[in-house]
Amino acid sequence: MPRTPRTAIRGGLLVTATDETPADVLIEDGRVAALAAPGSAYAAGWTAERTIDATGRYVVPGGVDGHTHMELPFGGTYASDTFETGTRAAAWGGTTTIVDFAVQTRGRTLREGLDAWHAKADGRCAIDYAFHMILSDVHEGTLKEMDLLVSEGVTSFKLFMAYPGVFYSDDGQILRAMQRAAGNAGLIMMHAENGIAIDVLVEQALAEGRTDPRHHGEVRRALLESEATHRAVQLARVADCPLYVVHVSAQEAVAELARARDLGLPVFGETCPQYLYLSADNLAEPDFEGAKYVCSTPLRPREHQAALWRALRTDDLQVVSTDHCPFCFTGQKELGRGDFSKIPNGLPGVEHRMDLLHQAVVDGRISRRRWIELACAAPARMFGLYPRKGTIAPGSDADIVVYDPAARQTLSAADHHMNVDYSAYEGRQVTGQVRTVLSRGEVVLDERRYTGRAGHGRYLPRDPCQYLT
Ligand code: DUC
Ligand code: ZN
Ligand code: ZN
Repeated sequence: MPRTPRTAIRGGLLVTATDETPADVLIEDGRVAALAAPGSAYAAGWTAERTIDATGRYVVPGGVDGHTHMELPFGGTYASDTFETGTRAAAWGGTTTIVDFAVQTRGRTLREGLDAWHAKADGRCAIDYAFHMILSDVHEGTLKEMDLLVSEGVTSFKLFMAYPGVFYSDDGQILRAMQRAAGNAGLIMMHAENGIAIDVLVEQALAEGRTDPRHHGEVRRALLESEATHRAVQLARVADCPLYVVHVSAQEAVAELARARDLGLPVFGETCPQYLYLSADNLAEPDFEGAKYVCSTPLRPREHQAALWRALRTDDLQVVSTDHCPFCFTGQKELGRGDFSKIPNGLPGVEHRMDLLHQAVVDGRISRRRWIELACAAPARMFGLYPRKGTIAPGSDADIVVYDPAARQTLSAADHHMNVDYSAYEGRQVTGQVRTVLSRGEVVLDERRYTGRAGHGRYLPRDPCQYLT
């Protein structure tokens, strides 16, 4: 393995989840070796082979996106980003770690699913990566395999209360998986929507000729998200196991999480930029354009956004990840023309999370430290990667972003790097831009020139959730 040059990043404002301070950073052998006050005798004495000037910029930890779906098979097609294209786009956007979801196919073992995801990712990633495991077929064999996976560093398992016949688990299966996780330190992640009820409403909508993309949002009622969230919390209480609810979008679901947390329960939640910035209005765009915004949980009426922002401030939601699951408009989203239930579910976003959350700093919604907490430190802790990832401290991996807080940019498919033919944020102006990115001390983006390579990224076995110890 070639060694990375001893590197100093000088003159920037170091921002972590806990501190903001002008600091120089010394990097050695891919790790943070030292921090020092700029201009101090100590920092002046560093003998660096390479110096990065961060004057006027923030120096922040590389982003940790705890929820991506590269190459996910869905609705007869595949998410359009491979591990190669998706991790390259992530690097462009200042994300240096992803945790993707390996899938257990029905009738197959967890091991087979995990091996398949390793085969897709191995040697192709530009940044470091880890896996959660999706359980699609919970039975005695699956439960035993969960123990093994936790011991190997796959310490979180996603269950679906939605998608009957595909990923769906019934309450008995969920309870058994939760009981197992309670005993093996696994974290249960929940897609909380009542899929059985949703399927009734889908059938009724289609029978009545309500086939446009906006009906995807209408049948996936907020109440069916909050009901499932409530049920998941109660099942986790019965099993005495921690719970992490993914892609929370409805204010009623936020209320369920807040209530659980007020009781002191180990219940956590994430939301995603699409729920913070987009809405059911996008799903209603004419000429089938709404299909670009079909994902589950769905985009909600704009009124829900205030509850999500509030929960991010009050820590009722702890993490912002992307649920990056891109499908091209042409040839993929189009599968659902005339039948919204056939539109593959998912939005592209892995490239824009750091910028969209920084915009929230600019808008005064969150502090700079909260930006880093939500995008870097909390997901690293939640998924057992801290302090190797998610912060800048001596001993941490040198996954570092030099960020220009004043640059203006317009998000567009014309110049994004995700392998998808549209942008969910087309034309949106944001303030702030990733300039330079290091992954384990290697420069992968150099003043917006890509210098990374497929195969640099390493697989990361993870510790159990660090919010519980
Ligand atoms: N939701 C999506 O939008 N896509 C993939 C799976 C999911 O739960
Ligand atoms: Zn989901
Ligand atoms: Zn997902």
